Amino acid sequence: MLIRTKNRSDVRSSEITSETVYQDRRRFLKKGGQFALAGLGLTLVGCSDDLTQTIAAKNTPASTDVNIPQFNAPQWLQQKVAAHTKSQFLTEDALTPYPTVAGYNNFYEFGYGKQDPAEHAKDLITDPWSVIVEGAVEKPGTYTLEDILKPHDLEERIYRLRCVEAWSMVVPWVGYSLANMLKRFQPTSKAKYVEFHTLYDPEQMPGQRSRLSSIEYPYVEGLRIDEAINPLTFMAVGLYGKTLPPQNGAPLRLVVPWKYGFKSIKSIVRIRFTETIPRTTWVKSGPSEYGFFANVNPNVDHPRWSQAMERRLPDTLWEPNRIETRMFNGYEEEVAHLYSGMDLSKYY
Ligand SMILES: Nc1nc2c(c(=O)[nH]1)N[C@H]1C(S)=C(S)[C@@H](COP(=O)(O)O)O[C@H]1N2
Ligand SMILES: [Mo]
Repeated sequence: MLIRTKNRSDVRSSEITSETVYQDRRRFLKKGGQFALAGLGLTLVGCSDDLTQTIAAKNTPASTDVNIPQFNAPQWLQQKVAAHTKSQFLTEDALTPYPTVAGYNNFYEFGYGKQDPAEHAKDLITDPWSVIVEGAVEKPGTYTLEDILKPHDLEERIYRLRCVEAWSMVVPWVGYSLANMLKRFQPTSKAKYVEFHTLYDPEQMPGQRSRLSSIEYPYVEGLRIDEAINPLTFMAVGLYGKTLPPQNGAPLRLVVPWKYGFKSIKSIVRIRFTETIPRTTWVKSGPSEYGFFANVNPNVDHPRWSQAMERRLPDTLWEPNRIETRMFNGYEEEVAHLYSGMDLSKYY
């Protein structure tokens, strides 16, 4: 999102995909519901030794892959995430391999390079963790993560994630719908928006100590209430069947699959219900480039680049893997009604 030219710190997907065995499943969402694990064609990147490993692993469900680390997550959370069920939120797109999902990140609190978060966030303390709930709600307070999650069962959802920088991934998240989380706090009729804040802890987050930072911390994001309670909007505590890696926003992060990735705020410590539109980090730092809505839209270009295409990770210099960007990231049917009558080139 910053003006960055490709540099050495960008992870070459060809370097990381060869390090770990991963499986590559394709699942299909059938119109009437049930998904089929369609055994099938592997989309493969990389070289032939990858291919051997991938074929061997292709029938292993993500949720039982023992090679995926749990970082510092507490036992109770590891167990809760492991007990997730499958859901009907699936995609035909091949999953992005775990090493790319957890190795190519944007989390500016831990640096600007794509590899920086994996390196610098790995010791982030995520237990104990609590979330302040405030503003236009009947049940404000400070909730521990355990309190927050206790009443809810978790499920796996496979979503596309499209960064405003024109790369994308396909991630199997574990979590639950944001609507279910928010309902419990009983928002009042004054709650027109909901605002989220990331942890502010300069001691743990080197990016927050930097005087050169072009963005203000804590990182803040927000949604209109109807967006927040849309069935697609998700609160994730895991991916690939395990607790979230810190670099992906442990222990709790938002996932809004029809919006550019910067809306999907990580490591949330505050949820505030407001009557007025939240002042979000990227709107503050570059209002002509980043809007509050940030819906994925191939027809509205970023002032400095086109949004018509995207790089689906993992890719290599030799195989750029460029695909067309879809309206609302392919979730048009589910969310287009939220914006009827709005000029999306004005409300970008
Ligand atoms: N707190 C915080 N949340 C953040 C970011 C960030 O820098 N800080 N980056 C955003 C951007 S630009 C993207 S594309 C996604 C990337 O999520 P991932 O690293 O899990 O793929 O996280 C979003 N959430
Ligand atoms: Mo992004």
